[in-house]
Amino acid sequence: MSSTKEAMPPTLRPRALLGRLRRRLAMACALAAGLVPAAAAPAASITWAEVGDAGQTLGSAQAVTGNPGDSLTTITGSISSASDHDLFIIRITNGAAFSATTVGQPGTLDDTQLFLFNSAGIGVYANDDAANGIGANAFRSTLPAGGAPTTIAPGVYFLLIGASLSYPTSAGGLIFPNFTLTSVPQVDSTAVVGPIGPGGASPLTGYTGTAASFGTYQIALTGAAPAAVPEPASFVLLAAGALGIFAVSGLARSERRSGAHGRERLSRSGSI
Ligand SMILES: [Ca+2]
Ligand SMILES: [Ca+2]
Repeated sequence: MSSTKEAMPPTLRPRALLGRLRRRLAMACALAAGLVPAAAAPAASITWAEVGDAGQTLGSAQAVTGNPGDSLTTITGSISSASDHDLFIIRITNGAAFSATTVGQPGTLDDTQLFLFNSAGIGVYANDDAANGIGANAFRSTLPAGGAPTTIAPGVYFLLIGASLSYPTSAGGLIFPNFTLTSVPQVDSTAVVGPIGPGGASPLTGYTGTAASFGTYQIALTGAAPAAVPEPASFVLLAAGALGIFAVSGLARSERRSGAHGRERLSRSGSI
């Protein structure tokens, strides 16, 4: 009898095992969907606080990390000296709705400038003094929604903040006009401009001029999200690995239980 009991289960297992495998995989997928940050979890509004001093070159820019499903609504930081500029890597999720402003925001840096560059470091648009800034906000800056001369496609961008009178350059010179009466081309400080400076066709490589001031800032954003998930590959692999182990160990347990039950049923049927 013992050899008969051991020989029977394999003929019964394939369909039952396949069904359990499907259920386990479905469960694993559902759990993975909840664990991977890109899942449809309720979006949160997050603030990114500058970590140390954000770099000011394409290679040293500070990536804003977090759940890509969340909205990046605020960046805070400090222009810590006359030579400091803070360059952040963000993700624009809605180009038509994207905006960034220091108008009406806290901070001791009264005369800000904002610049947006695409993922290759090519200028998109810039502003020194927001047209609607008055009083204490007269020299604050706004990159308005829909204000860029070109369509902003969703993707990764560089957002630069600096103090007035220091400007980003490329190998060709100024990327944007310097918002003074001597700039080429000449534009008013309240203008929202594309990369119409002599170096506008080339990527950001440096800066010219000396900032007039420094201090803390806060940027309010719309249409933006974190640029990256911290160590996304390892996180997903870790989750998948854990779920795989869970699924396999669960199957093994089910199989053991199935075998035990099968043997129990066979034993009972044999005893009848
Ligand atoms: Ca800084
Ligand atoms: Ca300004």
